[in-house]
Amino acid sequence: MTDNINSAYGWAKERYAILGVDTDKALDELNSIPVSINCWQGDDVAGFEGLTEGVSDGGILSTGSYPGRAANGDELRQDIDMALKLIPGAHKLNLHAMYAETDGAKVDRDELQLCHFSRWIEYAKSRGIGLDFNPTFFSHEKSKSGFTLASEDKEIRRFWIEHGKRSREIAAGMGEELKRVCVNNIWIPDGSKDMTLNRYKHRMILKDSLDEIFAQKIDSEYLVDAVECKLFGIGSESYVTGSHEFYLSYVMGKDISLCLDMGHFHPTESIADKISSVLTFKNDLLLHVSRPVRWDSDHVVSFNDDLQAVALEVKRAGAMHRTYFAVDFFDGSINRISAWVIGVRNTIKALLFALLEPAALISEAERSQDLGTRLALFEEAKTLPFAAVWDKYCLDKKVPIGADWIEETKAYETNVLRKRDR
Ligand SMILES: [Mn+2]
Repeated sequence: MTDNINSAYGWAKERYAILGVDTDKALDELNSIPVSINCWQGDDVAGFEGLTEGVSDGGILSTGSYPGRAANGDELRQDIDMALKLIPGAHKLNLHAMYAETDGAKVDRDELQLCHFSRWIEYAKSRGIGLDFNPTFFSHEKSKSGFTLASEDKEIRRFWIEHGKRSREIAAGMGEELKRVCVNNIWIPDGSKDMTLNRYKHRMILKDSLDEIFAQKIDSEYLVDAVECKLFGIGSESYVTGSHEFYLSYVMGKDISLCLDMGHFHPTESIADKISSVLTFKNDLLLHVSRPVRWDSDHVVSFNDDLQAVALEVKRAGAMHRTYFAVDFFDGSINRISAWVIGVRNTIKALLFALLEPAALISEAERSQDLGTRLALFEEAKTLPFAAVWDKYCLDKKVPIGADWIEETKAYETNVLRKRDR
């Protein structure tokens, strides 16, 4: 098997070299791009607050009831370990505030501190991975009205502003501990199921709330602030306060990054078309790699045209190292480790696919107005022996080749997941 992979790679290397692509270099670069893995795929976005009575209303809309959902930090870390064994490269783990571990004490979200994430920090250190963070503005008594930072209720707003401030401090603390950038991404669910008279009013309130959260200067080279828009949600079909236009306008001229989630736009709208525009005005970009399917924005990532287009746009803009890639999906209807492995491996595959584009030749054709050759090269690139390069990467990174990982998740399901009583 190893011999076959190496000889297939040797042949692929030649094929790519004919079109001016250095596959060794592409693999080196791929190895330097981390993907932030969402912890919330492992427990259907439930979080741990249910362990502490009276805080959570039990998670957002993940569908499916596949057995073996992780129910606490130890189980979730055990499952993430399994997924990491099957994913090539060194990555990051993306946490939500609702994954705080408070040892049974009731610590509400406006009281959270870095110490409530010490086990996650220890875990990240021991595995040599980075951490990213997200305040959790949903699944809470105080989010039930449908409004948090954009609420007209001063008390509600105060609570969520405090949560936002503490999340930035926690993220900065994680970054300092790990000596690695920690991206703190704000997404809020605020919006309305039906028509709203006061769209402007809520947006003005949201702007003020964000201003308050970001007013605190945090002296850390490791904190990156980001804000994430959405077009609609379940229960907010008619109006979402934090729209694309709102956040795109908000971040301009500020040291705050924009997050584009692949599932947060109209079904025919691709974020690939937006990347070069945003990067013209912003130094960096956070991408939430996901897959929308009709009403859902969070299916497991597929290696499809949409995903390849996103990776290609980032690479063509020369922005692979100023883009933060984070996966954002949750599916409770299949083995949750498989979901992670499929989604993250596909994201890495798309990055590799983009790095292997014969860009120099295409660019040369474009410069000389040889547009037939440009189109021909775009099309030829699709059938180059990509799989041989991907297999070589998996071999070098000592993770299973091709579909071999499936058996490992099945064994883990039998030995671990099915023994959990849920
Ligand atoms: Mn997202």
